[in-house]
Amino acid sequence: MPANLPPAYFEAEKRYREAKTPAEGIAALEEMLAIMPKHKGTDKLKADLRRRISKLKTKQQQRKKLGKRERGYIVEREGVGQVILMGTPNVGKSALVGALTNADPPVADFPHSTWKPTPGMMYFENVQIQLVDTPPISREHREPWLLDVARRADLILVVVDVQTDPMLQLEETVSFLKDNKIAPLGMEHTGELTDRWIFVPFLIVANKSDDQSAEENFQIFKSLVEDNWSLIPVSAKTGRNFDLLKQTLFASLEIIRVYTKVPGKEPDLGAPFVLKRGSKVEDLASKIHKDFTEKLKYAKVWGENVYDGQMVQRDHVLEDGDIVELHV
Ligand SMILES: Nc1nc2c(ncn2[C@@H]2O[C@H](COP(=O)(O)OP(=O)(O)OP(=O)(O)O)[C@@H](O)[C@H]2O)c(=O)[nH]1
Ligand SMILES: [Mg+2]
Repeated sequence: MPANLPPAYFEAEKRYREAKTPAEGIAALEEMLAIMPKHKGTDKLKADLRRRISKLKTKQQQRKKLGKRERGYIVEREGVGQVILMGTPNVGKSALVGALTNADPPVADFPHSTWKPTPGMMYFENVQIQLVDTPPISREHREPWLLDVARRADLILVVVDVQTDPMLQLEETVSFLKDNKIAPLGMEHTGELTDRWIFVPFLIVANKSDDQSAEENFQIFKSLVEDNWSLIPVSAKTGRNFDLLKQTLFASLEIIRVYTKVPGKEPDLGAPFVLKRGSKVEDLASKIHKDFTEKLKYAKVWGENVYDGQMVQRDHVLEDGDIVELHV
């Protein structure tokens, strides 16, 4: 980290990274620009910040142009990953999103109570994952936007009701998706699929697994489902297995959290950098600033697979939880 940037700069940068709207992003970037010490060495960084501001301003304009009708069908990505809940009517998709996130979608004991996508943010430790509630799948009136939302998702959470024929519900949802060329990741090699398919990781949750009698249903369901599917019994009513579900979702997103520190100081463990699994020290550097990628000399890493403060090169692969000191 350049020693000449004051802590307030990194606080503003954190706000920039966590900004939920272009307006918030612009405000944070303007602040970073104002804090930046004025000398020749910071010219490039300043130009980069100005570029980011103008990009966000364009985005803000485009947003305003979108009509109200259209806006309802676009689910803007927030947090570290986007998970879409899909399933047949009445299985508890809205109840799960309501119980796991800050959103409050309508839950009803009649089918088809949800008619538009409703996103909510779910905390997992120090990051947030976006869950999106959707209307039930239906062959009668197909909503094209629902498939678009599914294609763009990082993961599809197929919800079934363990108390009422979960196998039939699973087959219905999966075949609906496959009819629209969306298949579970890992099925690319089965031969039956050709071009223009989209592969998305799938996870199945057997909702309404409230008690012991539901557990028996779950065991029967499990024995019927093919081995390569991942299933978790959960209950939106009692919160059963919510921790396991959160951990599994996070693991399926294939991301890692790393923390940066300046020499002699403690890292800010509340503000991770989120990178794809397999990322290297140089990927972290480029995420902080593109100049860092060139100037990076070495790094020191604290974490599970290294000894404390181990000196590593730019191609060192980082792990979830690593603390990194970049030396430029
Ligand atoms: N016992 C039990 N009931 C549940 C659970 N989750 C949801 N329900 C009930 O199931 C019914 C349907 O729940 P919703 O969340 O509206 O289902 P949905 O899948 O969103 O329904 P649509 O939007 O119509 O597709 C409601 O009566 C809920 O109270 C659960 O874990 N256990
Ligand atoms: Mg619903």
